[in-house]
Amino acid sequence: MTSRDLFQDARQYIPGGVNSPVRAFRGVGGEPFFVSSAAGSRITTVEGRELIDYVGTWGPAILGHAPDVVIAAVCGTASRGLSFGIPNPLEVEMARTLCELVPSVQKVRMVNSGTEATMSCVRLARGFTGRDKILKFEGCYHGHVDSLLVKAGSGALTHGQPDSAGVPAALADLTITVPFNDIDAVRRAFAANPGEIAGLILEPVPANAGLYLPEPGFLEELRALCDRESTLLIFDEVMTGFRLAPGGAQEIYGITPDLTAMGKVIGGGLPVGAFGGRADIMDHLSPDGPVYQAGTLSGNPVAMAAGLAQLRELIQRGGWSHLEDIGAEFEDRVRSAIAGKPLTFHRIGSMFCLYFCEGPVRNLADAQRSDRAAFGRFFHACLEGGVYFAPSQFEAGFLSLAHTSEDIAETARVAVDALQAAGY
Ligand code: KE4
Repeated sequence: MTSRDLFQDARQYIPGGVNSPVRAFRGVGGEPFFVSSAAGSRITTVEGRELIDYVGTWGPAILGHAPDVVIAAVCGTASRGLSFGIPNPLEVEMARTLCELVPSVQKVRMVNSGTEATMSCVRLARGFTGRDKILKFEGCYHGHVDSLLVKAGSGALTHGQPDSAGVPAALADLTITVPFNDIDAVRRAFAANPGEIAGLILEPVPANAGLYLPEPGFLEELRALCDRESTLLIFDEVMTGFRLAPGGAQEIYGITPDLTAMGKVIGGGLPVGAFGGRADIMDHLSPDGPVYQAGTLSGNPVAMAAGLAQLRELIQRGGWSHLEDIGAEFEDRVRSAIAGKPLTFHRIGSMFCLYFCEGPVRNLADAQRSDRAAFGRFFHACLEGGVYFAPSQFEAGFLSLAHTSEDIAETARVAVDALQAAGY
């Protein structure tokens, strides 16, 4: 069957034909292709077309797709049982590994998605502080948690529902949003809600409205304000964690959050999330404490094996320095291609974004100046040329250890033509 046939079929049984909205190509027009396999830096469509992939299943494929070490770990572990619902040694090894890689994480609990991780952080912050309000940043996306689907990024932004239907006003009203990189707005929010804000949650490097960076001193100021207000600082490192550095963005920027949400890379492609932080906070979780949180498949042995194999490989190969080298090479090529054009390219490590507008892009409002129609033309021209970028201006791109200089050179050639097709 062709992608078109499959999509028609899918629409009969699955809302919008997809199991996650951003896959529907609504941000770029047209219909999604269907994938039949993936290996290394490449994905193969059901039509047999091979594409250079810069989405990497939205972050988990940091070694590239289907790495041998992960496949072997999955097959070996699966042969001894798929799920137990009983403590197993791999959960302990994963917890120890995460605590060793991220010093701010003194204790950690496994869950099954990034959404579960951030949802649990929010409930834990509320339970620990006895406060109800949450402060978040416009355009940051933290999964489809009711309290966080307020001015959210990623697919919520792409599909025009940053404030999702179905979230009771009484709940949404407990979420305060301010622009990213605007420390005065954060100060005003604290002043207007004295002693009421349980947690301040952010992507330390927002990558769900494209990709922009915290300005110098911003994260430090957030840490100081949270200390002064006894508000928990929550880093959502579901995307940045274990990708930007072994210890994630918090290692790069030297900030110690109180809680961290994790996911993607630590699952090796299988459904895994995690949240962790200060032991005195984490000990408030059931069964020791009053904050309930649970999951049938949390710590699933096969998923733990996949994530551990991926993390071990990253560590053994010194993967993060190679990712920086690959990222720098990619950036050189991109900057040559866009020189003199009204475009803005951001990169940090192996994450990047090309905005179809002039800079600076420092928050959601800036990102929304981008010409989305032009992005859509660029996206499709690249796809025609055999290069797959995220199907939305409000997503980041991902490089992996499997991307080669030849991949990057080929991508540059395709991108130059695609920019012309897009009118740049
Ligand atoms: P999941 O529940 O989708 O595993 O994770 C939610 C999440 C939490 N925090 C951050 C910073 C995230 O980026 C995400 C999910 N990322 C999107 C990509 N922007 C997943 C893609 C999708 O929604 O299909």
